[in-house]
Amino acid sequence: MTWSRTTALVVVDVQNDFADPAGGLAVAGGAEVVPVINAAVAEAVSAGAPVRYTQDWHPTSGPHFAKDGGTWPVHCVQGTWGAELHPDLDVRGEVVRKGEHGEDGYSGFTMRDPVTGDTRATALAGSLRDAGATELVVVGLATDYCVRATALDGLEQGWPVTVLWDAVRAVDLQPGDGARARAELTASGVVIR
Ligand code: VGL
Ligand code: ZN
Repeated sequence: MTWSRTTALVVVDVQNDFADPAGGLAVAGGAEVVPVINAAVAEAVSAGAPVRYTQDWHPTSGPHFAKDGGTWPVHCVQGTWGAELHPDLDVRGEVVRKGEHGEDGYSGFTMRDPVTGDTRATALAGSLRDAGATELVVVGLATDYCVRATALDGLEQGWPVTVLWDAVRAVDLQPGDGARARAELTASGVVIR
């Protein structure tokens, strides 16, 4: 990866519930991405590039969770240990929380109101634009959900996007979801490296 001052690094949802084996929605190998991401953070910082982080940030109840009719075990509830960024993650830039007001959704760029279904922008795109980002590098958890959605939205917002494959892991709710996400990202024009 060649970094410049305008190659922005977007670190998706490297939170205890995904990255810690004891987390509420532990991703296989999730902790392994932390040192790989820290190396990318160091490269970005030394190039003078912006680094941004997202946090999945759910209310205690809502249609995201299986107990309320959705898909997922409870995870990343606002203000809990599981929602905190992994303690070993090197944090060198702004953190964007998805769902400060009870919204959910997967992309770091948007939040979806669970009642009305309306989506609205998070602070991420504006923050990247303000920092002069001309391309994005996306890493984190999980490949088949929030990394996928963030990378595709980044493209849609007009940035060339690269995903560093060593720095992502999949939930694989269905076996093969991670591999399918990779194929879909590639087909959409995201560079995998
Ligand atoms: C995610 C499932 C549910 C993710 C978030 O960060 O990829 N996956 N909520
Ligand atoms: Zn979630």
